[in-house]
Amino acid sequence: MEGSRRDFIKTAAASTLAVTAMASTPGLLAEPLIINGFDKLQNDKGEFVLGPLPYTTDALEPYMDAETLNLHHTFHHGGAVKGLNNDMKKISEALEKNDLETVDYWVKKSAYHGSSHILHTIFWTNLKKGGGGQPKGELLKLIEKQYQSFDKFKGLISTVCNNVDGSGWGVVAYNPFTKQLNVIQCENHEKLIQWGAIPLLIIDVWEHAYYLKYKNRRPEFVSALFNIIDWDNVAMRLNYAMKSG
Ligand code: MN3
Repeated sequence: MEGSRRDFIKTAAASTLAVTAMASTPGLLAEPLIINGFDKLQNDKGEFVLGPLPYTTDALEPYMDAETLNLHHTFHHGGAVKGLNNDMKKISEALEKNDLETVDYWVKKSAYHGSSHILHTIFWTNLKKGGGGQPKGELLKLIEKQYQSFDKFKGLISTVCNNVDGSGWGVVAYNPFTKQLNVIQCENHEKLIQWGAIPLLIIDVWEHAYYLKYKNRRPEFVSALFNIIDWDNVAMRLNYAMKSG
């Protein structure tokens, strides 16, 4: 059992595309958060689970403070995971009882909680201590082709984030249907998306992501995030997304 687990970790770690995550105890190698391009959202039983952060809660200081990161991951992301498991249970119960009276409600809730779980999971891996700078390779080429330059693209995604009405996200996705990047201004977790778009870079602009440190100054938070974006993670996601087309 232990051997097969070790082999599994070894195999995953050997893949140049696998992202390994450090557990909160420095030096301890945790299971990969992304396996063959898929983010780990569920356990072996198919229940949704909150994965560990790929760094310690103070790793992204001063741009993202430890208290906010801890609350955000534990209660906001964690709450979505609990909610999603409950939504799926309620739908199952309704089917068992042959009573579909309430399913609209739970289906909507599952879109909300499920999208929150996916977006938060990707968001954590998009960030790292010592990140920032510029993307390279295929990702940079695609950005320059569609958005003229990295600086213009940065201005575009920043503006899209800053102008989200209420709570939401800025998302950069790759759409295999069009073979193009999509910049998406997502409201809540599940609105204004484009079908088929595979998220690559996620920016959480819900107030819970920044209010303790940045108060009402969302643009300052968005600007600070560019110091901790892990462009290698974004590029890895593009690589997988292009193969899926
Ligand atoms: Mn959030």
